Formats: sequence, structure tokens, C-alpha cells
Amino acid sequence: MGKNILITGGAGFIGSNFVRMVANESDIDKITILDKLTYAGNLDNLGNILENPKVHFIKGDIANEADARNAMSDVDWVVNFAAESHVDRSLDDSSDFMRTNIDGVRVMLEIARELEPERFLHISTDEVYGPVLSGSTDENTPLHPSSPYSASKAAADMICNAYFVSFDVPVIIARSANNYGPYQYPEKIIPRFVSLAMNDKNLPIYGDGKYIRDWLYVEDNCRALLLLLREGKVGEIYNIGATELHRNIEITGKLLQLLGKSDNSITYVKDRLGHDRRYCVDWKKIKNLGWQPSAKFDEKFARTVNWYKEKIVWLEQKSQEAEKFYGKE
Ligand code: NAD
Ligand code: TDX
Repeated sequence: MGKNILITGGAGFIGSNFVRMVANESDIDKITILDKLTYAGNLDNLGNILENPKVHFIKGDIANEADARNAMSDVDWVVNFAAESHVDRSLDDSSDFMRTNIDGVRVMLEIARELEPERFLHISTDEVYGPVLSGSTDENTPLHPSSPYSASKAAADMICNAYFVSFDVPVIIARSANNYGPYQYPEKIIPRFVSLAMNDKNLPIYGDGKYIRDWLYVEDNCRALLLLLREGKVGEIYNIGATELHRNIEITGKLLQLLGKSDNSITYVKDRLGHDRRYCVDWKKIKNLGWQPSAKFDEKFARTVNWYKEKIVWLEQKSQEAEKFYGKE
């Protein structure tokens, strides 16, 4: 018998890529997606996967007990991607972040206590460690989140651990680096800048542009998450990174070059509040389970930029919505 898996946030960026990956796995019999379809959730991200008889979509809220219970019934594995995910929005209004990212996780854990799935994989982020000015953070590094977003994610990690220690909920926490790849909402730097560049608009670089992120290809992240479901140890935390450390200005230059646009559109704007200088996770622990990233950054970055260029209708529609948020700032 294969596994029944619940994927929350499956209509978002990483969640939809994960659904696409696990739909092809022979040891998975049924995939239930629970997604509230917020501004960031999009059924188009799933496309014809929704026609796969293994896949069942439920529109609902992880912070609503009835929705969570309904979605989790008869499930072996839970993967909780559902979250408010954009740092800039959390700086504008953090209420949905606290509700979904903290209380939503608490509700999911309470239902897991009752329904006893075999695995509860919670998706966290490298941002919980706060800025890492040199070296790297392993899983035992204390948490120093800087933004309301990362603080809400850090709180959720603590609550997950408490439910493992107190109630034996079989929690595994994954802390991933910045993902890039198809189907990301264009509020985030790569798809946002492709859209702006294609429309010959200015690209707003926050602060001095020397902020560093570790760029992990979304499919590599999804493979790591599947490995954690199969072979991760409950109660443990696993960092997932690629050690592809790039400055925002460098990423922007490459993107403009790939699109054949000039650097003149680069505009330095007011910095993000509490902007973390650099992230860098130590991912030896998951490497020891047999995972490593396979993506070559330049190749996958070019493929990603090209994917957005080709999906220009999708991108334009989503960008118009996303820019309304930036316009009101
Ligand atoms: P996303 O914003 O693209 O998607 C989030 C999805 O969750 C959307 O489909 C949305 O509709 C859904 N959702 C939001 N609130 C919900 C609720 N209350 N109930 C049910 N569904 C809800 O986010 P993403 O970039 O795919 O990130 C997924 C997860 O991975 C998040 O937990 C995020 O913190 C984490 N993460 C993301 C990155 C990254 O680079 N994107 C890196 C590390 C960790
Ligand atoms: O217009 C922009 N200009 C700019 O300079 C935008 C949107 C971003 N930036 C900078 C801020 C960051 O240093 O680019 C970098 C990346 O920004 P985002 O794309 O907003 O991602 P980030 O804040 O790094 O967070 C992402 O990775 C970690 C995800 O959104 C989080 O959900 C995840 O936890």
C-alpha cells in the first residue's frame, strides 16, 4: 500500500512544484491539497495535475479546525507549506502572518495529535536564524529572526518541537534557503524583476544591493523534502541549502543580460526595514542522508528567467496584482 499525503499550500510556489514531483512517485497513492487560495495561491500553478485521479483539491484554511480535520483524515504524511511568505508584506501588516504561520500550525498540530499521521513535515526557512555575516548556521544555532515573517516562522518551529516533545507528534522541520524556479509569485525578486525588465521599467534594488541569499533550485528542495518524509528522523531539524551565495545586484545583472536589457534600469531605493545581510545554512546533516543539490546555478537561473519570459501572460496578470501592493507602500 502506498501513502496518502496531505500537502497544505499546494497551490503556491514550492507546494505546486512539490505536488508535481510526488504525483509521479509510485509509493504515493493519494495526494490531498489543502489551500486557502490567498493572493499567492493559484490553481493555474497546478494545471492539468488536478486531472490526475490521485490528486484531490480542497479549498480551506489550515487555521480552521474543521478544514484541517477534514483534510487530514486517513492521511499518512502531512507536509505543511501553507504560509504567508513575503517579508515586505509582513512589514506592512503582520496579522495574517501570525494567524496562518503560528496559529495555523498550532491547529494542524492539534489535529495531528488526534489523527496520528506517521509524519508531519513542517516547512520552515533559513530566515529564522537571522543574518549570518560570516560562516554558516547549523541546526543548533539559536534563532534570531528579524522580520515579522521570520519571527512567525521561528515561533512555529518552537511550537512544532513542543508538540513533538510533549505529545509525540512525529514532526520533522525543514529549513530551506531561497528557492528559485517556475511558478513563483512575482512579488519576489526574480519573477518581479523579469516582469519589470520586460516592460522596460526600473528595477528597485533595496539599499546597496549587496545583500546575499543562498539560491536553491526548487526541484532540489522538493527532492530533499521527499527524502525527509521517507528517511528523516522525527523530532529533528534539517537545513536545506545549495551554498550558491549571490548578491542581489549580481542576480539582477545576470537577469538583465539574459533578457538583453541594459543596466540603466537598475534603481537603488530605500532599504527594506530589518533587512538581513546574508543567509547561509550548513546542510551537512541532510547531505549525510544522501541528498545534495544537482542544479548548476547559471544554467537553472537562465532556464528560470526564460520560463517567466515565456509565461508572459501569466506573469503580467500576476505582476499587476503584485505591483498594487508595492504601489501603496
Ligand atoms: P507562496 O506564498 O508561494 O504559497 C503559499 C501558499 O499557501 C499559497 O498557495 C496560499 O494560498 C497558501 N496559504 C496561505 N495561507 C493559508 C492558510 N491559512 N490555509 C491554507 N493555505 C494557505 O509560498 P512559497 O514560496 O511556496 O513558500 C512555501 C513555504 O515554504 C512557506 O512555508 C515558506 O515560509 C517556506 N519557504 C519558502 C522559501 C522560498 O524561497 N519561497 C524558502 C524557505 C522556506
Ligand atoms: O524588489 C525587490 N528588490 C530587492 O532588492 C525585492 C522584491 C527584493 N529585493 C531584495 C530583498 C532580498 O535581499 O532581494 C532579496 C530577495 O527578496 P525576496 O525575493 O523578497 O525574498 P527573501 O526576502 O529573501 O525571502 C524569500 O526566501 C526565504 C522568501 O520570500 C521567503 O518566504 C523565504 O523564507
